[in-house]
Amino acid sequence: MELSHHEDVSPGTGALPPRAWYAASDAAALSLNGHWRFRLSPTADAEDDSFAADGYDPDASDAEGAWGEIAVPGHWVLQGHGAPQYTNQLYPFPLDPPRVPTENPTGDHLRLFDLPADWPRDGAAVLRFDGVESCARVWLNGTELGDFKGSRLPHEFAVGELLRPEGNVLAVRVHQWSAGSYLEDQDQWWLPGIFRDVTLLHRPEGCVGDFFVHAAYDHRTGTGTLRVDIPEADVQGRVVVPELGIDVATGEEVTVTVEPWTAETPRLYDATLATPGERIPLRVGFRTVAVEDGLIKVNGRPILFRGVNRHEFHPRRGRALDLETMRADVLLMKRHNINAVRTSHYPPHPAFLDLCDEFGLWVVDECDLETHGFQAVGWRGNPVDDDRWTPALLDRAARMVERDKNHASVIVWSLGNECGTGRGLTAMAEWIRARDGSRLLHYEGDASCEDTDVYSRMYADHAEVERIGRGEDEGPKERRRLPFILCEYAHAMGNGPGGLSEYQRLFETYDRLQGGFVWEWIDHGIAHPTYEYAYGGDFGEELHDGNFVCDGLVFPDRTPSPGLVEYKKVVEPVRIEGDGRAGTVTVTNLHDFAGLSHLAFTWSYEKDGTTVADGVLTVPQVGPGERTEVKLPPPPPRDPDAETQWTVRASLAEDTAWAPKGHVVAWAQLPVEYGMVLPVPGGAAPVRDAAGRRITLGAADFDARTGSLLAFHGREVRELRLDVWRAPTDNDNGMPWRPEPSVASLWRTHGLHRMRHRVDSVETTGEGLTVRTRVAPAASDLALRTEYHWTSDGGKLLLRMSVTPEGDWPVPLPRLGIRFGLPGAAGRVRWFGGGPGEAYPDTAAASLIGVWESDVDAMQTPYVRPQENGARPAVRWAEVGGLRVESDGAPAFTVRRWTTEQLDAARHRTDLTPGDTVWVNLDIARHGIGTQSCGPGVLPQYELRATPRPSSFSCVFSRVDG
Ligand code: IPT
Repeated sequence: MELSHHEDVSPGTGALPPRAWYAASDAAALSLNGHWRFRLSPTADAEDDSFAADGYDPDASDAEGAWGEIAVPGHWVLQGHGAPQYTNQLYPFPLDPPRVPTENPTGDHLRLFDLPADWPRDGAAVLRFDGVESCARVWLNGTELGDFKGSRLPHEFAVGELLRPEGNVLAVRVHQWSAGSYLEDQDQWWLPGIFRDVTLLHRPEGCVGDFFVHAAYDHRTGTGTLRVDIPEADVQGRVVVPELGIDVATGEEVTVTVEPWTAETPRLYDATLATPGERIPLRVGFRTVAVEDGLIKVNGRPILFRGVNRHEFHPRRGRALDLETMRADVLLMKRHNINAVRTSHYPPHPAFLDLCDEFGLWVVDECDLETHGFQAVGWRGNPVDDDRWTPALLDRAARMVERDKNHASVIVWSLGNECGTGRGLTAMAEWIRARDGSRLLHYEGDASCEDTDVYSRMYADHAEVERIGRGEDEGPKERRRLPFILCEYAHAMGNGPGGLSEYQRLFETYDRLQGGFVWEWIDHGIAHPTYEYAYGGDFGEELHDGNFVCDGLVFPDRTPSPGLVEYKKVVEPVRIEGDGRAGTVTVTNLHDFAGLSHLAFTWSYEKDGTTVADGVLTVPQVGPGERTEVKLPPPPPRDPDAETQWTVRASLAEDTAWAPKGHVVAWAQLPVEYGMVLPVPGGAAPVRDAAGRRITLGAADFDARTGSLLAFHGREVRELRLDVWRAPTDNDNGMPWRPEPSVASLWRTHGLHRMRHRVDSVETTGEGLTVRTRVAPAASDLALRTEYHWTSDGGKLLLRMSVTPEGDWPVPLPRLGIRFGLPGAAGRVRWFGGGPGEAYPDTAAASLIGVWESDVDAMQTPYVRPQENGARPAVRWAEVGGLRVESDGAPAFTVRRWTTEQLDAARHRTDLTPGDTVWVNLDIARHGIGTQSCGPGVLPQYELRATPRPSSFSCVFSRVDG
């Protein structure tokens, strides 16, 4: 049986050979983006292709009203035709390569266009598609141009004599599923459509064909060597770089003194490539990449990746990103100290790489190739190990390399992601090396590393990474000589990732560890009328992977999540340390190339969280990798009753391309005095009411039977008691595909989400009230003996609580503290402690101690799937709803207008209905976060072990206005 083009393993027919991409030249170009006519069919062959005939009129032949409109670039499933589907590793169709299902949504696209009046009459033209998922067949004015696969790769067709001044009809039939889908099993939504630009390009006589800019830098001589090659058979031209006085023929090499390009110092030189028929503006960055002494070096110096994996995503437009969105990503990254991007798992829109050149980001450019779903069948039939597919693989490699080879930012080519191993990958590697020896090769999936220049892993835990850093890893000898990166780590799904600081410490300690790329940049939540953001399953997919698609450092709308704020702090390129009491500060320059002259250092001195003095800190010039010590000014007079600290900041001294002057790059807080003394109110005696139902202690009323606090200063307080439950985070829930139970499932097995409180005694003494309880889940003999001691001076109320575990607790506790409800307390919140955002034991690097003000609703972190969030750590005091709580135990503090149980039950944020009561948690201890949604769990030092130590906690309640 002969297979039709879409089920054929071949990459396609009719397209021109791939060539370098450039945004614009002086040759005419016509964007065909905009509104196209569109018709969707349920199968690939149900409709005939008469729509592509010359003179076809969709309206005249549209008795059934099949033809609507669609925006190009775009995905039809995000424009009301069909629905998106999400799977991670599994193919959403049977594995029978290269065959695909009969049910194969097929979008017919029609674009009618006239040439502009000034469109040149000479020369030729090509039609360029920058991205179509997953397979397209193209006709112009009734003549078939060809077909192609390779969704995130460009394809050009010569349109020859077919163009006419008016009434051109471009017809494109797109199949959602094709043989190419087997090569595109990335963990993301399946989003068919013409999702990148379509452009008609005039090709004048003597225009530029392909060109390859070679711009190397020799750090020993400080010179750059430039040569721009044009294939021999093509028209040659000249290259002019006015700033460098360069004017050479193509193919000619010239060496001059230059400033090099690095991600930290993205120096680009404007240049022009001119042939008799065309001028193309270029931006040239000189740099040399190599592995030397087992290290990745750029311009002779080792680099450290502070990277992210970036999928292209927009909550309404899917992978059809506009320039503003790409720029927003780059600016956000630069502002958060990120210096590298892995373009997981396909070449991005080409304009994104221009931005990386301009603003300075190292790029690992990854080919559009993943066959992960074959793992489910033991890699049987894996296309990368089947010679029939090799032409398609080579085509993909060539389309990436040829398109992107002129970017200074691209320093590593990646063969693809999660394809297992196979001869096809080796063929790709060989082709790439032969074509471009100036960059490194990456592929994570082959443990032999035979085809690669770096040893790369994903989600290796800290201990293993440390072994690799020490060179104590097992494995082939060749691999042990390679530099190491984590191409994915710190899975940013939901609350987290925890453990970033510990990874960074390893990267900074061992030369061989050259950093990593957090998984991943953005949550792929799709804007949805009911759910706010939809994830897998929300469109009724029969097979899906739920909210695993929401695992980014920014929320779908690109608001930074706490994980990004944490990452920014952890990877700051300047480390400020010191001794607040001694007044000394050590500044370490962690840049790989830059000095510190772009930064201005300041100090401030805070008393009880409020700045009382500030000034400029003079820091001498420190080269990359070096450190210096500076003295802080003499501190203001000592105040024994106050908590005092220094805050030192390094901010941009001038506006840069990516952030304004004053933008904080790095900071540290250096405590001076900390010794909070909690008042111990006492003296008021408890009084029972006549009916014996109530006990009054100062301004507090208790239930005499249960010992519960009912009201304080006349304000109702609900259910104040020990609390250990948290709505499990995605990291608590672990990896669904792993056999071992997650910590959240152990918590549920042990009943920590349904603890019962048995009241054993309620005793009044002259000093106050003591309530003894045993807190335990059904069906278990594990328990927490809990005692509450209440005293008061009439106005203030002191709670001293102690918790003693019973039994041998085999699981860590989620949290340990109290919770209570305050009816009518929504609104303003103030606290002195860590802020402004949330922090957990292993995600607290970015938490600044100060006095903060917010609002209950604003303190909720909007994780797409609701889960534990919003805790502010190390709280000295907090005020909410007219109540002030103080504690010397630096508890974490959470306020929300729903209970933990409601948070736990919610699938989407829209399931949460704010109530009148504000539920407050004060935790003496919390279990860490970890990154077990894909990776290692909570490090031992952040686990909250219940056994064997008893815990105690004190806090004082008082009344404030509000
Ligand atoms: C790894 C994938 O490379 C990536 O695409 C994504 O799915 C990530 O995991 C998890 O979000 S593969 C995994 C099996 C380690």
